[in-house]
Amino acid sequence: MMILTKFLKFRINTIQVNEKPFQICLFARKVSKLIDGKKIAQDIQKEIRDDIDQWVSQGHRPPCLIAVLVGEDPASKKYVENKMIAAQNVGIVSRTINLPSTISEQEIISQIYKLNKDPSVDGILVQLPVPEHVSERNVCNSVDPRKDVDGFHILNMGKLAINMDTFVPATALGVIELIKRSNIKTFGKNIVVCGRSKNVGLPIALLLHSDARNDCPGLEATVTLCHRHTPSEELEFFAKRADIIISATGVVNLIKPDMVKPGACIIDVGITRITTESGKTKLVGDVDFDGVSHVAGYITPVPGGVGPMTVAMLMHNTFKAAKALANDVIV
Ligand code: BQF
Repeated sequence: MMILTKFLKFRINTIQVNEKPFQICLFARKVSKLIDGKKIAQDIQKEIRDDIDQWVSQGHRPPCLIAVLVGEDPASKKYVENKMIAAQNVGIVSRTINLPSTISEQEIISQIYKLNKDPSVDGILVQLPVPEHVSERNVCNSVDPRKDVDGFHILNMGKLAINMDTFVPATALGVIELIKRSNIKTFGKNIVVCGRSKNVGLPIALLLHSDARNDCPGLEATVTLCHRHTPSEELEFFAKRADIIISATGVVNLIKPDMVKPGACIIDVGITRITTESGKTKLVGDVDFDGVSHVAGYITPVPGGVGPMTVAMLMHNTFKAAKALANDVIV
C-alpha cells in the first residue's frame, strides 16, 4: 500500500444519486506537475525589465540587440518576431536586418563586421539555420565574442566547455533555469540528454555535468548523452534510470511512458510542426505528453515550455553583453 499511495492519487467526488449527495472515491493515476515555461519566462522578463530600468536610470543607454535574418523561412521569421517583442517588453532596443537567401557568406559576414564596430550595438544574433550555401560556423565566428549573445562563437563555446563564465546558448540556459526555478535538484542525479546538436544538446549536457570547483555554479549531475546512433534499447535502458530526461531531437513521440522512471522530470525541447486529421497545424515536442504525464513527476508542455525560456534567456544575455561592454570587461 505504501508503494501504491506514492504513485496513485485518491480523489473524493460528490455526485448526485436520487437527488441525494453521494461521496465516491475515485482512483486516479497520478498526474505530474506541469512546468509552466511561459509563466516562468514572463517572471524572468519582469526581473530583467526591472534591472534594465535601474540601469537606464543610472544614466546608461538601453541595451541594443540586432537580429540578422537571412531568407524567408516562416519559422525563423516567427522566432525573430518573438525575440523583437520580448526585447521591447524588457526595454531592449532591437532591430532586424533582413537579408535575401541568395546573399553570399562574405556579404553576411561584412554586415556582421559593421555591427561589431558599431558602439551602439550590444548583442548580435544570426537567426539559424542559414541557407545551404552559407557556412553556419564561419558566420557564428564572425560575431564579436563580446556581442555574441547566442554563445555560438568558438571562443564562447570553448569557455562553456571548461565551465568559464560566458554567454551560455539561450536554449541550454533556459532548460537549466526551468529546472532550478522548479526546485528540481541535479546534484549527483542521473540525467539523460537526447540529441547532441552543437547549439542545444551539447551545451545542455556540458552545463549539467559542470563542476562547482570551476568558476560556475556547478550542476554536478551524471550525464548520458544519447543521439541518433544510440540503439533504442540502450536509450530505454538509460532513460529508465534517469531522474531527469531532456529531449532535443525533433523525433515525435521518442519518449514514451514505459521509458520513464515514475516521478522523473521530463524536459521537452523538441519543436515539430504537424498537421492534424482536421487539417490544422500544431506544434508538438519529442515526448508522448499524454502518456508520459501519468508517469513523470514533472513535465514541460510544447508549446509553452522551453520555447519561451529560450527567448527570455536571450534577453538575459543581451543585458549581460550591454553591461560588460559598458564596463569594458570581457564576459
Ligand atoms: C512556445 C528554434 C529550432 C531551430 C531554431 C516560444 C519560441 C518557440 C516556441 C521561439 C527556436 C525555438 C527559436 C515557443 C526561438 C524557440 O511558446 O512554445 C518561443 O521563438 N524559439 C530560434 O530562434 O531558433 C530555432 C528551434
